[in-house]
Amino acid sequence: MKLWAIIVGRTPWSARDAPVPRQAGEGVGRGPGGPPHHKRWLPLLLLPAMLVLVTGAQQESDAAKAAKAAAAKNVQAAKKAPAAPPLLEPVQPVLAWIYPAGGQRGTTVEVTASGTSIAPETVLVTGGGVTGKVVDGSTPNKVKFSLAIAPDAEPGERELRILNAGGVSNRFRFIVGELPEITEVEPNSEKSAPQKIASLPVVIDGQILDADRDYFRFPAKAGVTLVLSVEARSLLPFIADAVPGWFDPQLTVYDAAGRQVAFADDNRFRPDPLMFFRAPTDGDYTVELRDVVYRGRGDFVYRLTIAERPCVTDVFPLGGKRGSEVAVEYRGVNLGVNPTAARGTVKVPADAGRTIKVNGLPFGVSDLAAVREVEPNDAFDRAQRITPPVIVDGRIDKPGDLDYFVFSAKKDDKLVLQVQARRLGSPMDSVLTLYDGKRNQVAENDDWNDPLEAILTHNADSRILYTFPAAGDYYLRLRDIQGKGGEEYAYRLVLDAPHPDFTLRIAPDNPRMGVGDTAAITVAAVRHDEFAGEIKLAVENLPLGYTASEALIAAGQNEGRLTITAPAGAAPGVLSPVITGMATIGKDTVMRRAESAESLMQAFAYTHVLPTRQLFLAVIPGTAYTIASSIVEGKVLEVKPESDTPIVIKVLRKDGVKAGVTIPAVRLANGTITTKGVFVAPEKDEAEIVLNVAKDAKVGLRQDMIVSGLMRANNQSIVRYARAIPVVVVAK
Ligand SMILES: [Ca+2]
Ligand SMILES: [Ca+2]
Ligand SMILES: [Ca+2]
Ligand SMILES: [Ca+2]
Repeated sequence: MKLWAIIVGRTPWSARDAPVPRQAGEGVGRGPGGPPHHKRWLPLLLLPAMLVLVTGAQQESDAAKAAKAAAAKNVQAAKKAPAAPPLLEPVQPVLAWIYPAGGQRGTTVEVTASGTSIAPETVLVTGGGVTGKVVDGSTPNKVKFSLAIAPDAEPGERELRILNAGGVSNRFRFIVGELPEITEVEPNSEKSAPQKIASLPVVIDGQILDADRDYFRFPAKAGVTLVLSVEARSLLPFIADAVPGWFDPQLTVYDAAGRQVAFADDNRFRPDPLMFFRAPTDGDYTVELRDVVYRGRGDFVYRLTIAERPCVTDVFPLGGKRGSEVAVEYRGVNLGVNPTAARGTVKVPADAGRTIKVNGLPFGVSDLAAVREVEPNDAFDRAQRITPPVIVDGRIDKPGDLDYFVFSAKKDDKLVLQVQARRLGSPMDSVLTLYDGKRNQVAENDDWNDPLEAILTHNADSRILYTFPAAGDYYLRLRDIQGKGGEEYAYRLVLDAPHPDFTLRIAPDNPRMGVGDTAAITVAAVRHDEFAGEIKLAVENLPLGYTASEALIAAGQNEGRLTITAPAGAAPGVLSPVITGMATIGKDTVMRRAESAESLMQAFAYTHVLPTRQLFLAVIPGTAYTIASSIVEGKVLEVKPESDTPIVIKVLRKDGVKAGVTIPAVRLANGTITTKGVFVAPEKDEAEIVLNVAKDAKVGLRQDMIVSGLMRANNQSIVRYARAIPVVVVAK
């Protein structure tokens, strides 16, 4: 059942809430237990020549434009809007969509992109084998570029961004495929007049605009299983200004007489449909692709694949131990001698991350050995005995199946009891219940929200962290919350000691700064299994002349900020610095490399953080102003409790820029270290802020104060940062 309200139609964007997508959580090299962190950074890419300042009207998206046009039509008067003032500095590009969102390797694809301020200087494609070239960058809201895909390019997902004088855009996904591709040709919106597909296999790149539906006629032979699969939500997982927050396509197949012969909406919990179509007779069939509630908009971009190809829907077990070879069973279609089942082995690399991909499916990676579930185990009296730490690979193999396990714990043992199912592609929505030896329920969990799996539309896996109050036997019962079951309802039940650790993420992943300017980088910590300690952040391998501040994520806190400062003579371009975090966990010193990430809004309401492949820090030319403090670089400012320390903030404006700058208040260490906000008037180029240290400020406390500036003029709001000021509280 879908729990969301239905809103049909479109809402204008703003650059701020424009959608920003995600990357599949293939997870290799991420998070705790990942491979050693490689020290590398992308050499500074010099821009051939940075753009002249973009002038003229503030850019707007197609949607905003359309809405405006409609309004203008209605009012019939709004012709004489005053000319927008010139921009004070280039605006950061924001991509709203790209179309097509993929291409066959060995071909060159012309791509249209829509967004704000996206006239590209360069098209950046992360992942290898794809190179971009600007075809038409004459309008800032809609541009064309070509992407040459090398014949030997690895199939799969790439990350595409626009780089121009405003910096680096958000990430968009571009898929490198192996099958021939075509783009849809409108009009194809009537069942009676579909677009004709001459031969299979094919990938059709299309777009569902306002209330659109697309029809394609394809040949099919009786007895052949065709796989019709759609990539749509997977290309753009979250949309900020649509409910439920993604394109939800469905497929319907009609025979020559127009009768419906097949239908698919969601593939289990994924909104993108997957259909196995067996034509009743040889002939032509017509497939319709549309949104479930007839919405349409520019970012409803899809890839429809029609092919007689092997398609694996399930692998069992759902995971294996690092460095081992696991015997597995596959289910699916067109798999070979027995078309719907096959056997194989999966090699799990010793340095694998949290998951690997097996035939397109996620495969869990663990350090624990696994045992198999042994049926019958449907009651307390038939509970399967297991010995933690352990993983059980099992199935809720028929509707109503209950799986009971029993294990012994010592007093004060602490265990994480968790199900890995939905995260590994299983349709199961688990409920895990813990009972003591007298069969009294002591804990239960349905859903636990895994912050590293924000891509899921529903985090359905269960997790209990439990400290055992007494020695003895305990029971676990596992079931599907709706009592569903079947071969595909597989799970991994993990009983393990807690592993306190952390994952660091940098969002946004596309910060920018001017020449001689400072960027503030926000690093968030996802803490695992109650790790609460301090994390020391460091920036590695910056190019010569660049400096970075130190920063801490304090004990119990989930976020820290540091600054990176470019030298006065820095060349505009992009760099990908490496940011690491170091912490003491138990007796060990642990270092983790921060991964880049996007913070995405869904349906005006929810925010999700999804990993991206690379951090891009842009050095842009022509900034309107910069700010700096009077504290010399490298000096640690010593302050005493009950003291006031004046600091001068200098504002350096570009020629011709006259606007004032607001310096907002700073509040550190629970409000024991503060400054008040000040305003630097247009005719002034500095102001004093006063660092007030309260009586109860903790002596010995070290903080990094980041002062920012805000200039609001000519329809722009421009935020700048001063190099972080290290502050330490010393005794009176
Ligand atoms: Ca269309
Ligand atoms: Ca769907
Ligand atoms: Ca079972
Ligand atoms: Ca659940």
